[in-house]
Amino acid sequence: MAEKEMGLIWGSGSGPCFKAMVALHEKEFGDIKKTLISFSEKGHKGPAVIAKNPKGSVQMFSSDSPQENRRIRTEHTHEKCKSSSSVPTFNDGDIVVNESMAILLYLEHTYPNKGTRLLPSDPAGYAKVIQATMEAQENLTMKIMVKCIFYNMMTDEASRKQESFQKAIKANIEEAQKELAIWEDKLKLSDGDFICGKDFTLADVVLFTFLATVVRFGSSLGKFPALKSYYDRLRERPSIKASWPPHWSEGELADEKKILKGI
Ligand SMILES: N[C@@H](CCC(=O)N[C@@H](CS)C(=O)NCC(=O)O)C(=O)O
Repeated sequence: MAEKEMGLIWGSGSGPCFKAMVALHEKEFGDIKKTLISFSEKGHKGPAVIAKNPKGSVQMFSSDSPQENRRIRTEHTHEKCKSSSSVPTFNDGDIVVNESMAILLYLEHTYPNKGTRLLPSDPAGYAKVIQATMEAQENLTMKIMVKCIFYNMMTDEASRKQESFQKAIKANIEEAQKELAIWEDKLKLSDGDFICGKDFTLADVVLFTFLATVVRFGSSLGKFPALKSYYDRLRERPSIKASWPPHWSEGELADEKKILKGI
């Protein structure tokens, strides 16, 4: 039986896209049609993405009031997140799945026996992996992406020099460091090379792609030897090499953007 045509629209450097790419390669769907958009050319707002991933024009966290924006900023939310369309956008024939975590779960649910098994079938194994997957997704999104990387990126240069910002970002980076220490301990307790034991699972797709972003944003992982060796090992995995954001291979991030260089 001929397979339905699959497609992925993705952008370089996007964590959600990176996750979808790794999962596709693990499930042996690395050869599907992939369309790389350019964020700087607003490819994520282009007709191909909007056709499959229209989200309306909801202003999620923005306000006309400077006080309100400051309040939002000090709560470290992503104040410029005006959603209209985004990547990744995935389709399996006529079935369209957009959210990266949904893509991962869809692939594993629909094709459990193809490529790498990303979720164990026994309840105890499943519980362990899905727990680590969701915990990584939730905590690393908030503590690394939102409170450190986006917060720094969305704050203008003058504000970044202010004491209030410096204080807040320092506290957030300390919190990110504590979160990484939790994953360091989990890895040390693992009875295999991966976060949930001897097998590469969905939890590794999520954890690794966040770690790659942590490294991209300046961390040497020097304080986390287990995470560092995990990172170095997984960096050589074929699915990860094949999914590596192309522009990351072209050069390092500018120093002022390396907000995680202290950890
Ligand atoms: N929750 C979504 C987030 C997707 C997302 O934020 N994509 C970004 C790239 S990392 C994007 O396309 N942003 C453009 C926009 O929202 O305008 C997922 O996990 O798939």
